[in-house]
Amino acid sequence: MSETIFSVVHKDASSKARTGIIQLPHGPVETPVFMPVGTNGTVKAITVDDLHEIGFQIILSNTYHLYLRPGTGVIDAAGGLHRFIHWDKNILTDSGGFQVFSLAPFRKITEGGAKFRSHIDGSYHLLSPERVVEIQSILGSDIQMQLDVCTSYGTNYKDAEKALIITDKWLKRAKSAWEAVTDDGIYQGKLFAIVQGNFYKDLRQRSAELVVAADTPGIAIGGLSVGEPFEVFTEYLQYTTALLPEHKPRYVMGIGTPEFILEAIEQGVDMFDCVFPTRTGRNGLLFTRQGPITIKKGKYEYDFNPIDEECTCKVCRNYSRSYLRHLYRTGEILSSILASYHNLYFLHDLVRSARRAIQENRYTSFKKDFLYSYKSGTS
Ligand code: PRF
Ligand code: ZN
Repeated sequence: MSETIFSVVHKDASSKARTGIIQLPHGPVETPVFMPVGTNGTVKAITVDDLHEIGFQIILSNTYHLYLRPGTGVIDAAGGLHRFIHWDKNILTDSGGFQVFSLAPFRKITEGGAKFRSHIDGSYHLLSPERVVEIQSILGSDIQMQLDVCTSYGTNYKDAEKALIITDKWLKRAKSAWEAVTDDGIYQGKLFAIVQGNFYKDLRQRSAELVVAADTPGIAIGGLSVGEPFEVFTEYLQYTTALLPEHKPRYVMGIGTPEFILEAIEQGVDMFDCVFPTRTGRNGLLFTRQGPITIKKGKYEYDFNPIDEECTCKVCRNYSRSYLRHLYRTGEILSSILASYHNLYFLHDLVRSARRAIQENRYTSFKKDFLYSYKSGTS
């Protein structure tokens, strides 16, 4: 039996939602939790002081990017990623499997690993499951992800099956490498396995069984939110979570809209991450309780109200929609800074409210009320 890092605190009476605590090397993480994405070792346009102020206990970063730039040599010399970026809470790193699949101009998946060309300078690299564990250990990741093969929506059965078979072989190799690197107890990061299987239930089941048998400290559900309709996402999420043990943290990779997050929480998911709040913020999309608004629109020119009347963030307390529209239209850096801050604060607040609703056994009505208002709005 692998060590237990997760305890369920409360199960909602009306749904599969639950609250819990994950114990990690850089402190506890209350779940459900949204993890902001800091691809290059920075959550874009946000300082670590702001991350602390909002209340984040964990952020995500990417092996693929950090391995290419600045490289493990620099981060090792800095004393690890936490010191390098001045963040003393937890870091989860994605393995690079998904980034190779979505970013590299050339890639070839063999049993040995993922061969690819860098999207930065075209150089060739091989990421094997063992090398990926080694890199994440040098980074000092609190949670490291296994190298996996994520397939896109519409992949045929044969290719989806091949991807899951390789993902399983890589899991076994990743686990051995992780056991070796944590053996002396100095590095204490946790390994999470990833369920794949595309949109085929028998493949999802096979993958889930292999992952459960590997008995890693946590389990991720990969290969969802890759372009499928929302109903398909829901169906496969529900199917997959039902195959997972209660006592391990469940992480759905790459979801970040309020609709997807609230659905995942309802299905008993504990962790999620997405670039959505920060990326769309930089593009002038701001979350409000009445739905997202596109700040560049003319209708905000003389709108001196805050982004969201009920939001208690420092952007909403101090600045108007009119000013934010002006910053966006003039291409000012502050536009990205303020938009990213508000969107992250908004999502953090949404997930905190969800936790409270679960504790009080009213998650289903909480979700319904939030979405009723969120979907009513115009942008
Ligand atoms: N695998 C990995 N990272 C991911 C995904 C995956 O399937 C996804 C899918 N939504 C996002 N990020 N390793
Ligand atoms: Zn706000």
